[in-house]
Amino acid sequence: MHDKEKNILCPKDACEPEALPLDADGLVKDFIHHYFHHLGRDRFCRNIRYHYQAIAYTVRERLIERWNNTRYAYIDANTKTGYYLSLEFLMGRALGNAVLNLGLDEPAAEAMQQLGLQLEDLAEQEIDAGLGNGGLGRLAACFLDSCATLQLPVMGYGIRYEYGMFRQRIEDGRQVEEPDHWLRDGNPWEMERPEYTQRVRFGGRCETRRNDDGTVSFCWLDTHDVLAVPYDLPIPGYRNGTVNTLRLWKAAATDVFDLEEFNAGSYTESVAMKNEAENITMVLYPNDASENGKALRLRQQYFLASASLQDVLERWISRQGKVFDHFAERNCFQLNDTHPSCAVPELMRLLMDEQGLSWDEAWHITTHTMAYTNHTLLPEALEKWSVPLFRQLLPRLLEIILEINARFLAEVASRWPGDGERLRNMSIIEEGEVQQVRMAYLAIVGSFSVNGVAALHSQLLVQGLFRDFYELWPEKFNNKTNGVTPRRWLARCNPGLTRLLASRIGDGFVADLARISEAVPFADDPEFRREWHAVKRANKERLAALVQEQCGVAFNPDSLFDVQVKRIHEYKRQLLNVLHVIHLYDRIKRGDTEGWTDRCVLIGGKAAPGYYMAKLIIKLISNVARVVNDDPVVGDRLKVAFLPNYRVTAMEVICPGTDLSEQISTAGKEASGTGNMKFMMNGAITIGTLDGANIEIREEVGDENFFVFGLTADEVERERRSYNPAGIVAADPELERVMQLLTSGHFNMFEKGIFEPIVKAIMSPHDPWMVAADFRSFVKAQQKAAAAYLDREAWTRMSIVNSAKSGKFSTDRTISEYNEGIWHLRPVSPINKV
Ligand code: B1H
Repeated sequence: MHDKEKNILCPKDACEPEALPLDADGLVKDFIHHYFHHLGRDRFCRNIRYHYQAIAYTVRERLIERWNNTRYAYIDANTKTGYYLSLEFLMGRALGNAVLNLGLDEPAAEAMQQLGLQLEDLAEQEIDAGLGNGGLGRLAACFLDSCATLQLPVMGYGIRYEYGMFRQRIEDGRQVEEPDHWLRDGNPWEMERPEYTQRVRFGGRCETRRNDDGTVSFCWLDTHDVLAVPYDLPIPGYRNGTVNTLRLWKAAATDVFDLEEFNAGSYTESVAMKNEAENITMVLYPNDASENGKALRLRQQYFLASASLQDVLERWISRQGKVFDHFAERNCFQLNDTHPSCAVPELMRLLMDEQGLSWDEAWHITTHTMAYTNHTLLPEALEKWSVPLFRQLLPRLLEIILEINARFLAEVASRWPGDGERLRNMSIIEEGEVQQVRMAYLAIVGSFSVNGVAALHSQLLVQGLFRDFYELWPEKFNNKTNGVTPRRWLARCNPGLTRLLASRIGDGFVADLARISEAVPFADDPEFRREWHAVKRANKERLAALVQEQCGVAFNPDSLFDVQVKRIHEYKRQLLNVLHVIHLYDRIKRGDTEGWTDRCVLIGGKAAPGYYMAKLIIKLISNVARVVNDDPVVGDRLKVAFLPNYRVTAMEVICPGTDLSEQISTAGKEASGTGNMKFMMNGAITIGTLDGANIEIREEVGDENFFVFGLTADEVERERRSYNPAGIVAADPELERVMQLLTSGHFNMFEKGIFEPIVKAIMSPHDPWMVAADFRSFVKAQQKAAAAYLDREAWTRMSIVNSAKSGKFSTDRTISEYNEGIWHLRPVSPINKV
């Protein structure tokens, strides 16, 4: 174990360096220093990777100054701190974001020009930090940006996966996964901090000891320990001098070998054992919104929770001493879904077993510092860990969970005497062949706040999944509708639109997105519309170039760009989208093309490697695309492409170039969605169901600026009982033709029968996603959209209104609500730190 190093020398204030210059000449000078002296390159080196690294280090040192100032300011202010605990942070690239938030875009571009380089070419060198699956991980990244922009003392805690989200290749129309070794060339944005290493324990056994004074103490013995080494990433606020911290933990073996094994001569075996420890942070689990129950995943979860809590407690003790009376007033942990919910029993353990607090003292602190966010209602995503696995891996934690449950059930029994069924339903332990720990219930019982991520989702939570808990503690439950950061998702990804907006309403909307509504009146200004359309057109050309390069499909920028990018999942209904594409193809082949709108359909997203149906849907999209694109009769009227390896960086090109945003999940299934907000902000119009945040988007823009369709969440549940897709197909000749094309093998001439499972799923009366039920109303809404697109002025008007009414969907608003309703943190400005 690393000894905590003593400070032997503190540089005096006077020794601190002068502030670094922010002008182009200063950037050039430091770039040259890093290129030659730090990276050791010379003028003969032609490898652009080093140019990227040189500018990255040049920008990084400007972040570090502000990072230190922010830390000093937080220590001086001695204020409450928030912690965002998440197994996922889907950060994407850092360079462009740092340059934007530091306000360096112009000097940096100019500096690179002086050196004969293009800033954007260098930025393209950076590999995405893909430490997340999808919406949940990207939300965490947007939250950090907003916390720093609002100058809130919030730290992110996560895992430094050696391999992030897999890279997706398409081979013969099918997904192939490749490992994402994103740290291959090093990572200039991370700073290893070995002096804050923590020790995390696994396995072993528990003993209860009776002390001389009659008290009992609990021991966790014979454990296998793993070190957690922190790597810090700077999180810059938008032009405000604040730089917050994302601390990611890497697992490392302890360097103490098992002595017995060593003496027995198994030195090499002993060294090889290090692997087991280091495996913990090797790879991100790629199952979005579905659980997989592997022991290694539980290890990851506990590793994050334990290392982070020990880190917070160590800092607390070093500043306040071993007194925890005010700990709960000064600290708050937000749990990003149940993934880090081991934090509840782990904080209990640390406070009782290591700090000697009583159960009641520890419980008071835990239940006043933990807050839990739920992100899904899908039963397959609700985490349960078997009690035997818990006992084997985390025996002391299991004891604490059982005690939490016993005390909790006593409370339920006293509130509802004799109601055995309620006890069974609410128990943290689910009975059955093997007992299971229900992590969501553990999180609810251990938290003072439980929130959903959009209005409908939060409402469905308290009416369904968490109804019993709502009855017991109604005050715990609340909604925090998601958002996205307008820095990355407008200013950075769409400079054209940002400049145009700024020319009319100033650039204040980037830091205060509510002000984007000042652009609403310009929807009526023909000159503004002309410029708006020109920007959209340029963005569509950029997207078309990406599609050409990645898919070899030619998208005509004059046609309607219809886009669905998100994880591939049956509930998101990419299948419904494909059925519509087949229907359009069928219409063209029948010659039913009067008043036609040319359309380019783009679909992208990753399937969980073990999700058979999702992978088959990718294959279907690929095959339909081939048939449609290769048919000379179809021509420019319809193009279809599947974009491989969808990720944050791809979305930065996709959302600015989209006309129509597909948000077509079965109502009640998509907790919120956040892609929907990125599209809207960039002037796409939504075609969507009344699900998740779509409902709130429609509320903002009005029905005339949104193409709504499909059953409502209530209707879905009602119709489910008598659902008869065969009847629906038989009554709809156009749908019948689509199903006929599918069953006939038209899209799989040389791959007989491969799509049978898809046809079967659609035709099943038990289809949980009710694809056939919404087909007709989807086609109608699509026709409305197609017709609307033909009137360019009217469409551009809708586009402007969508963007101008996206103010609500900034994570600055979301985070303000978290802070006012849950965290109660005081903003701290590093500049006015007197
Ligand atoms: C969301 C997940 C998720 N909900 C399990 N749940 C995971 C569950 O690796 N796992 O085990 C990973 C992810 N992700 C998404 O969260 C929702 O589906 C979206 O609707 C929502 O917008 C997003 C952010 O709240």
